[in-house]
Amino acid sequence: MINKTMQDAMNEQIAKEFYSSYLYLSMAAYFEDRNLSGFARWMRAQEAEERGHAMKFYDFILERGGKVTLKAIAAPKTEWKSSLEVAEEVAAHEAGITASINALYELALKEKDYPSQLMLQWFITEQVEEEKNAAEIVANLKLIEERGTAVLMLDHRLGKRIAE
Ligand code: OFO
Repeated sequence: MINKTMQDAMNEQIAKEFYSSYLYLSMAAYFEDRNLSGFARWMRAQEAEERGHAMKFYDFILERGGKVTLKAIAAPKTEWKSSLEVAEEVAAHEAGITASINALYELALKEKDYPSQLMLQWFITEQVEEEKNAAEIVANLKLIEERGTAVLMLDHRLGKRIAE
């Protein structure tokens, strides 16, 4: 059975993952509004993955006889100055999520909670991918400096993403 300390920390993480989903959905709407449907599709795929992350914690707590307690989710912002600003915010947000996953892992070590350690390893690997994806888009956008044709090419590429 999961202990209360670990359960409470994972319940906090569920809210963070749902906030990520909410934030990315807001970013998807921003891109749709700018007629960048590829960027929007990328954000929607990212959003779907975040809901999947939240549900992994949700199911894990239940499987181990714990209690799921859903928290309030704050409203995300709705306006950005540029695509680059959005991408930089995704990168910063993912760095924050990595820090909270790492903190959960440290807690699992301290609590000698071996099943949680095993489960969190999936998230540690996932965060490497999340940070890499965001950093790549930031780098690409810096390279093309919002030049029309190049933005459309990137939009085309991002539009191919399928949620895992
Ligand atoms: Fe759930 O990894 Fe992004 O936030």
